[in-house]
Amino acid sequence: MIIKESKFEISAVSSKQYPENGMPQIVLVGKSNVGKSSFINTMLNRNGLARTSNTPGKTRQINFYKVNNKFYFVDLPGYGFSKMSRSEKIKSGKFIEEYLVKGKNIACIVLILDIRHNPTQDDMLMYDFILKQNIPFIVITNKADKIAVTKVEAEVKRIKEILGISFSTIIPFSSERKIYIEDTWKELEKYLNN
Ligand SMILES: Nc1nc2c(ncn2[C@@H]2O[C@H](COP(=O)(O)OP(=O)(O)OP(=O)(O)O)[C@@H](O)[C@H]2O)c(=O)[nH]1
Ligand SMILES: [Mg+2]
Repeated sequence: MIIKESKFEISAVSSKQYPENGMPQIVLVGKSNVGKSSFINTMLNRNGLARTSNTPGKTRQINFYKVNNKFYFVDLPGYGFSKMSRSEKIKSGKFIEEYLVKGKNIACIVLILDIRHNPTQDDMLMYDFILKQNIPFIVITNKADKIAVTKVEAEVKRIKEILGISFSTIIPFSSERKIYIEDTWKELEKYLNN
């Protein structure tokens, strides 16, 4: 994928604000702090386009980034951050669910997991929800830089077995090292070219 242009478009707090130009949307979901916003920056080769932080709960609204005037990356708030207040948890949960149910142009969901850990209970809930919505998805196992290169394949296989995926794609990734970007674009392009 050649990125000619990428820009922030809108931070939506209600479904009325979602872009309605029919362009396909690739949406990032995952627990807080797993690296969703960083993933967008890495894929677009733009430091700081999507705001990131080592404090979980950075992304609070639904941020749309338009790429090449052709498609969007949609950055959702994370789930499962224990230090969020109850009302904040409910609010971000509602944002996530509303977008996944009402978003009209979701071409692909990118579920981001941490390669070092088993999927959490929240991850499994999200995964079941995605399967029920019947939307195409891929799984990214992020922070691959935190483990030895020789262990990456085995960890991906382990997570794949837990999810029971036999029909979808699961790819390691690292925003820190900027590796596996081409493999990931190759997968995502499949959902943009039809
Ligand atoms: N080592 C390492 N750190 C990463 C990687 N990706 C993201 N991080 C770090 O993880 C922290 C959280 O990253 P974000 O991209 O803000 O995470 P997020 O999923 O958008 O978090 P919320 O917006 O809170 O849901 C930041 O300190 C990032 O620098 C990675 O691949 N490797
Ligand atoms: Mg974020």
